[in-house]
Amino acid sequence: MQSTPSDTILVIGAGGQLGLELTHELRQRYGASHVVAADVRAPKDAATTESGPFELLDVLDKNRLEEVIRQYKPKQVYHLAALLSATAEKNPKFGWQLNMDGLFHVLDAAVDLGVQRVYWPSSIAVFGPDTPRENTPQLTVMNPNTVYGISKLAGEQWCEWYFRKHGLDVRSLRYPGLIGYKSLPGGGTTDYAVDIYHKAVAGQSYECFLEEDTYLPMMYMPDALKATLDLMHAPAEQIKIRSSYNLGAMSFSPKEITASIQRHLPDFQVTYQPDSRQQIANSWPASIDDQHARRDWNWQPDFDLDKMTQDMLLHLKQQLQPA
Ligand code: AKB
Repeated sequence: MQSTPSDTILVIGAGGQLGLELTHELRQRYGASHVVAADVRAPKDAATTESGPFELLDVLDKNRLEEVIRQYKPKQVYHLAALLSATAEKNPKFGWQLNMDGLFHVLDAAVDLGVQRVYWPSSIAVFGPDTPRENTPQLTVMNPNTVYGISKLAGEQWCEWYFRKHGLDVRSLRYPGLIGYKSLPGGGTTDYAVDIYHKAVAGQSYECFLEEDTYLPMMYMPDALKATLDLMHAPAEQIKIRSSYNLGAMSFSPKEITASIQRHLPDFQVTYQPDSRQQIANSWPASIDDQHARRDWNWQPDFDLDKMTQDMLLHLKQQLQPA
């Protein structure tokens, strides 16, 4: 089922790092009036609330979720609202509640109210310290040791269960750290790789909360949007994995991203002050084997570290210029 212009799409968590960009992209492709943005609070970015329909929605409020779905009758729902790794570790009960109950509400509402396709993001956080770190395969030892990772792994299994039991067309990707210039992440372990560009362009130094040699899988936002929409547009028979697909693009350390920035801004300086997020990063893969995504629906990233750096710096510099 390829979405046609007359279909409606609902994006829950539209004010978040991915939600904001995905909402803009979907509105460009399908027309703003066909893409309903929803979030627990109105995003600062006026385009999300003003360029098309916007609804205040706490996904923990099941009645309100059903009301929104009854009103707009979306054929597709992107459910992106979640607490990320570092924040969930500080607030474990709420992290679990939001990440799990929110997902159940969406899956149940989709089954009960006839939503045809659901997208739900998983993460490299489903892997843990017992997982092979290099080129982590799709199927391997998982044992996540963060609240976020446990909730994502459980969520993956529930998505697969709803597919098997109810025939619900749920699709999912295990995102690496996402990096973009249009929106800021909040509460993740990979956030440093966004913050560092903002500091560099502002002419400031950056204090990194991970050690300089900590390798993590990362992805530039245009690739994340492409992967998400390619997955959602693929014919159902091509989707062989109904838990969540490994997805890779690049892997780098704080030292390497610093060197990439310094090729454009030689005076940029970084110091290192690892905090509790270091432990989370140490438990995650350093690089990802995404051969299933490449084989099943032709996944292919466009950006490597240096290409991303060039694009990030260009756009962030433009944003700093007076209009
Ligand atoms: C986080 O750091 O928590 C997220 C993720 C990798 O899922 N960016």
